[in-house]
Amino acid sequence: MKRILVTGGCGFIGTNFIRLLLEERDYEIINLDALTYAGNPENLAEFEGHPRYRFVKGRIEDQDLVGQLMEGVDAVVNFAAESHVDRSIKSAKPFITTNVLGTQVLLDAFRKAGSSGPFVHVSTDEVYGSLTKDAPPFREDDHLLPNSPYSASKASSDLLCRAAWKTFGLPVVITRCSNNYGPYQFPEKLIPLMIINCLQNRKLPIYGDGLNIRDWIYVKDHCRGVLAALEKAKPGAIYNFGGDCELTNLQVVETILEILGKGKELIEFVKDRPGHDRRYAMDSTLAKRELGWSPQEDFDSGIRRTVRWYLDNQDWWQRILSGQYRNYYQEHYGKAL
Ligand code: NAD
Ligand code: TDX
Repeated sequence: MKRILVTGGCGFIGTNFIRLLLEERDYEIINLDALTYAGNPENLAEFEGHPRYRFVKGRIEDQDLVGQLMEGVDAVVNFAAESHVDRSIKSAKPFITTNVLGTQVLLDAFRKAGSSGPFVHVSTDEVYGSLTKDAPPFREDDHLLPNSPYSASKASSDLLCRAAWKTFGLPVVITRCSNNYGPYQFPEKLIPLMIINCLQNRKLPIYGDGLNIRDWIYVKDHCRGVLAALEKAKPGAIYNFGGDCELTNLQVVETILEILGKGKELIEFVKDRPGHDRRYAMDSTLAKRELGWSPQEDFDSGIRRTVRWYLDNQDWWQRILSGQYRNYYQEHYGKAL
């Protein structure tokens, strides 16, 4: 049985990944998570006491803690990050601390422990920058041209992983994925924010003209990609995962309105995000060929499944809204929820 250190497992994608691992594999899992505003211990509370699962509260940049945890670990999957672009525009420092410094601390500890690997670093399409309307989707060998402090910090961590592979021969694998949606996503991101506002008959703030394009992927498909990378990837490889589903933000929001039977008058066009990337799209040919991976969920069923989850789990997001998120929303949009 393999022992895997998963970081950031109490966040959106980490939660879905650990659930998948516990259901479908017999790995022993250590989940290291700092429980920032985005980390919710409730997400995995039902697994407390599970013989193959252990939660440790702590930060990935804590060298002593990470050094101790790494002993006896075979592989690492690094989800831990500050993940929200808008927050990085307000304050970049936590992004550098966690995403850049934290990744290096993990790499150093992984090397010192002599773990067999792999070290899977979970990254994003945003490191490639923005595509023009007719440009082909991003490929793994495209230049890194990040535009936000968030994406610049992720690109930096990708380069540190590459350096660890080139310099020390560490078995590092980098995965880059497009926009995820699904259960347990913190309601600062577009889809859960819009579902929750819609359910409460609140305005749906769309940045700029709403024609920015994202390539949407259901979170379980991303998790299956990360699992395939963990089990099958060649050391040093980089894999793109995309949903083959390019939609404008306006199309996404209109779909949510339609599912919930609400009118378009809820839409409110607001000031654009500074440096707002116009379009992301991923070419996942390599992952399809080398990992035998492909996205399974189409957007029509995935978004309905997601809306259903937020309808069935109102307690989950109500507890978030009554806490820190309320303050953040007020600060960010200049008005109370
Ligand atoms: P999230 O913000 O929901 O979760 C991040 C988790 O990391 C939280 O549980 C948080 O407590 C934890 N964390 C933050 N700083 C930490 C630290 N210093 N030490 C330990 N834990 C810390 O993020 P997410 O959407 O689940 O994203 C997970 C990863 O996937 C990130 O690396 C992100 O860049 C990447 N990614 C996300 C998307 C997306 O659409 N959400 C797409 C592509 C890639
Ligand atoms: O209120 C909003 N209104 C709006 O128009 C919010 C929160 C977002 N948007 C727009 C901005 C983007 O064009 O919707 C799009 C999606 O925004 P986010 O949900 O903030 O995601 P994005 O900035 O695309 O980044 C996401 O995908 C890549 C994740 O947050 C990153 O962690 C991941 O790397």
